Amino acid sequence: MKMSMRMASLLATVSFGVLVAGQAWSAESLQDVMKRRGLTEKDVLAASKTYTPTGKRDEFIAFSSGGQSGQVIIYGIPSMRILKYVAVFTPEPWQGYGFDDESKRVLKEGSMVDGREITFGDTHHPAISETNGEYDGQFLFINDKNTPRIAVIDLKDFETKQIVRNPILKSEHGGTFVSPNTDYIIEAAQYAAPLEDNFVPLEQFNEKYRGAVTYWKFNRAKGRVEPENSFSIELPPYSQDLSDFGKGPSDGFSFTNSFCAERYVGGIERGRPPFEAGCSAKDTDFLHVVNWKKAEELFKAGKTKKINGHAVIDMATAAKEGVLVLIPEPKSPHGVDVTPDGKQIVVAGKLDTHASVYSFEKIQAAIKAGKFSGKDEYGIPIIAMADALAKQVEIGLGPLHTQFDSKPCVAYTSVYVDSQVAKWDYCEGKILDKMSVHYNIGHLMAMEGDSTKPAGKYVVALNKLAIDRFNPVGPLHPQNHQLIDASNDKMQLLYDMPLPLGEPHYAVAIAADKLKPHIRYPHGTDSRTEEKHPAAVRAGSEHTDTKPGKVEVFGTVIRSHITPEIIEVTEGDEVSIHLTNLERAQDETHGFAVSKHNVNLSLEPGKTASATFKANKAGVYPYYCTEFCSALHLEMQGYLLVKPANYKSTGVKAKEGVSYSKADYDARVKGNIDTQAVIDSVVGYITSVNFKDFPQAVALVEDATDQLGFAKAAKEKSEEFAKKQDWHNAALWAEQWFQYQVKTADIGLRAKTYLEQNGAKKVQ
Ligand code: K7E
Ligand code: CUA
Repeated sequence: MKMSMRMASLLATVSFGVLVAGQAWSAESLQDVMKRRGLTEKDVLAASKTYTPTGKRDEFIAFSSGGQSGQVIIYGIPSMRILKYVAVFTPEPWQGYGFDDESKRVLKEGSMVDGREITFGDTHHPAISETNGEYDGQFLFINDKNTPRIAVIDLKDFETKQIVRNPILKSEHGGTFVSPNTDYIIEAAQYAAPLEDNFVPLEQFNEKYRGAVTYWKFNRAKGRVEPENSFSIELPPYSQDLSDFGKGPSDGFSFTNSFCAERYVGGIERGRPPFEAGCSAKDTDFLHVVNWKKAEELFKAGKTKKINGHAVIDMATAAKEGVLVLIPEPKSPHGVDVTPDGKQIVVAGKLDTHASVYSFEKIQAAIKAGKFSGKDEYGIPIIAMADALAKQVEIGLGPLHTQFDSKPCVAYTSVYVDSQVAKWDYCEGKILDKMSVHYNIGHLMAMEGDSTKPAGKYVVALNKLAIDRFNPVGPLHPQNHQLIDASNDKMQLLYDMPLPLGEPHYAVAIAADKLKPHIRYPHGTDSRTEEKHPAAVRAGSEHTDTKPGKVEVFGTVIRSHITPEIIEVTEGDEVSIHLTNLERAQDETHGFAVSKHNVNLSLEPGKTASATFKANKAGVYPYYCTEFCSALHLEMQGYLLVKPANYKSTGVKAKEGVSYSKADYDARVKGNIDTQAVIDSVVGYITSVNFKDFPQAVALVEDATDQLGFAKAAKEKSEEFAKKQDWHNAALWAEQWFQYQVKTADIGLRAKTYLEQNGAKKVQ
């Protein structure tokens, strides 16, 4: 019969799949496989350190910058499996980011610049929120070097909640880094420019171009940056680079280094040597040491000037009040990294073979004693390098960035030109081990390696080039993240992972068990504001409001239909469609796309999202769910009918494709009764074991119970029509009843398989 799809055969298919998987072990031995694939014992050992069997999870979660994609990449360690790209500064359709009204609002906070829409971002440094200097797993921040701005990502749902644009910088780099309790997030300039938004000729570079460092105030309870409580310190035009916050004894201070303290202005076309020559001519640049607690006091006392509405402490005030001092650092430095105990600051220079270790105690002593070697041209006191330096350690050619191990005094530094990772002791000042990585390492990442409590175990080398490492995919190559086992004295290279989404500069990794994200949203949540969405509705209260020129739809989605299924509007109307996902089940996301209207929503369980667009052209536009959510996913569809403005109905009556008889109805009902017997047997199994001890199974049972409730409602509707002898509608509702049974059985079987595989026991 036309509507039938036998439950028994469906069940047979499902359980057959499980059986085959269970028997998939071949007779090949490990030696056979090693021979066949040309693997050495060392390879197999490395593989056993990264291989993560199906169903098992990673120990650490890495958040990597997504470079020019403007996004964040998340992967697991040691498996190196990519888990998600989080949309931040650029539209990303899968997450509906930049396609639903709610996320467009967030994106627009940072993308509209002087009437231009910026759809590109250059992310560099992600930072995880900290409590007492330890990663707490609540928030992630990331900066955009190109259009200076930072973003707040809430790790409850891994969504971008806020973007704040820097009001004075035209270019930045030294962000984001957080203070030990995440009360401030740092964002430091890169290429100097006038802090106001006006034109100033390059000839006035020294006098009018400036750098700055911004301290963004973070309100943890609200999970938002507060621009009105944030301030900046004006800096000389020294091309500020990376930054780090002090901790422990150095808490209250921050450190920002620089390159091109020469303040050279290029101009190849004017016959001058290029920037690269003029910017590296001198032997030293400047480490900026900022007493930000003091700066905060000045800000609160109103000792600031306003530039573009933003509070700025000028250089003269900063120098006079002891907020800012400079220390020479060799030569074109890049990374500045504070040791876990907060006592020392490691600076590595691209054109110097050393890592320079500065002592915070010495710096403090010099400041207290007023022992300065002089002032720079802008009146900022300079501490002589010798008065601040603890030691210099020969690392290799082009040391860049430093991270720390769980073992005291152990650091890892990336060495760009040598393409090596150096493991060294910053207390004793000696090299412990060196390992070659592929070309050319930029940042490296140790587990929680920039916190007060590094977790050790692994280091990842973030290599700029892949060259010949992977199968070629054209002239544009991915980057290569190399996983290193750092648990022993000698480092061991374990795995190469291609990262194909822009250039990841920096990454941070946190112990996976510190992350506790939501599985679902409370019903009707606007995920971007984290509040109840004003347009959320429950099942049965879906409706459409029509006003002249505007149609507003308040609908729902659930396996496997969209309510409403037909939306009629008139050409020229503004259409707003608000949809709430009624699902409670884990991972039952529905999408919503409308033909030719650039609409795609991602509706995770409980979420409400909206699409607003102009129906500017009469026509027929199918809409559908874009996530393969169930067996009837393709049927999760509907029509947007855009009528011409002057359209008159022709009064044509619809003719059904097929009409159903009493015999059809009876056959469907009989099938449903058989199906119910199958469901009952699955339910019988589940309730015969200790399923309540398995939260996963309990969630599935809840979902199955929901579906069974829907089946009951559809059954009642079919019986009502049968009573009226409307066999056509009775048969159709009987079919809907069956569809809910299929969903129930699908979920019930998932629960049964889960319980069987996880050792559920019979209960009496
Ligand atoms: Cu070294 Cu932007 Cu931190 Cu690139 S940065 S490598
Ligand atoms: Cu919902 Cu496919």
